Amino acid sequence: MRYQPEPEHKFTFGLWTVGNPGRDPFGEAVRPVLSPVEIVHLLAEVGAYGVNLHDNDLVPIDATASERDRIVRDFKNALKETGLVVPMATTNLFGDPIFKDGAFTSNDARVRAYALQKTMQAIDLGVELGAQTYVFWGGREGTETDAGKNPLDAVKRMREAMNFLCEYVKSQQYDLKFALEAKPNEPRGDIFLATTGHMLAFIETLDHADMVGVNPEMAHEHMAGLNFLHNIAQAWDAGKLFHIDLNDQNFARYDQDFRFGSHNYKQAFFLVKFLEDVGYAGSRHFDAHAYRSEDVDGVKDFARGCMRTYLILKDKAAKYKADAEIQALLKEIHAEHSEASSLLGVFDPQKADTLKKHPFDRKAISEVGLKYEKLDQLVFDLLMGIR
Ligand code: DIG
Ligand code: MN
Ligand code: MN
Repeated sequence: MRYQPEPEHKFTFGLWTVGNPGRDPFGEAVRPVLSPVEIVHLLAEVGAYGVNLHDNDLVPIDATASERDRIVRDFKNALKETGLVVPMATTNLFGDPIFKDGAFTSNDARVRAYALQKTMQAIDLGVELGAQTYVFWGGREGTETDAGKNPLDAVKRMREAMNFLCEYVKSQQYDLKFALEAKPNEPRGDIFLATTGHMLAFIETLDHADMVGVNPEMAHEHMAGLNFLHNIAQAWDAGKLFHIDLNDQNFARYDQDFRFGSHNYKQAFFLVKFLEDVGYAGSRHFDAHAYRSEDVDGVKDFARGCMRTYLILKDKAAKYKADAEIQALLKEIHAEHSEASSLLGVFDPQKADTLKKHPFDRKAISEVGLKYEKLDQLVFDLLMGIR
């Protein structure tokens, strides 16, 4: 059957996604809590390639050493039985009350130190399970009032923590890269390093910037009212797209973490097209969860839907490339104006001198119709199955 997920598609889900019991700020859980082993088997059943985790998705924060070892052993056995892998791991630095005012950016040095300790232990766990990407989402690194924390201290403390942990990974000789995930707000009123753009700038201030990239999430950039594709392209251009969190979102909403492609078909299409065009080889990680209306079968529908939608859009992207009318229009839109393009590119004094004298017929150039309406309608027809 078409659109069936295969390992080569690298579709992954976090334990916390299909394991989400449907609790929200205004209501209790609606689904049973699944064990990590049950989640691994559910993901295998729907055809996923891998499973990701926060430390405490697998090992409860107060587990004893022997409980930890048993839980990890059982989890590894489930991975072995199903063939699922663990490409990414991360730390829960936002759930426990100790992190109520942040982890790495907390005003309390005890909290910052504990966050480092917890993260080093979680990194050890992730590496033990085979993870090669380590995500940092600073869900509590923010404020409700700027009276309590100097944002300059916050950035410095975040940098100190990242530098410390990069050194830790190097000292352990782990084959691990860091991926920073931005979000503008929720659960904090405002979260520091709010978008992927902020993260890209922040990475360049680190001691080991080469080890650190980004993990952009579609819903989070949409919460900031931004164009996810543009931000992904800039991350890719910088060689920093180390991971990606796919989901969906209606604009001007809380973090809805909807099934991928379930709301913004067009943005999802252009994103998938980009990832396939550039040959992105990383995980297609669905950081999303089923509607609260669903039972466990509905959760499976959700997971299958994420992967099916990606594959349908991948197919549409191939059709876009093969569509003669679309490609002819693109060729026209990107027509070469050699007399002008020879004046662009790397500076040299001769070129600058020629360019300064070059006559431009501004009126004639400005009157050219760009045919984006026609092209965009062709994309709509393609997505709606008319072409
Ligand atoms: C939320 O979008 C965050 C957490 O779920 C997790 O830390 C990260 C990993 O994908 N995304
Ligand atoms: Mn999210
Ligand atoms: Mn995420």
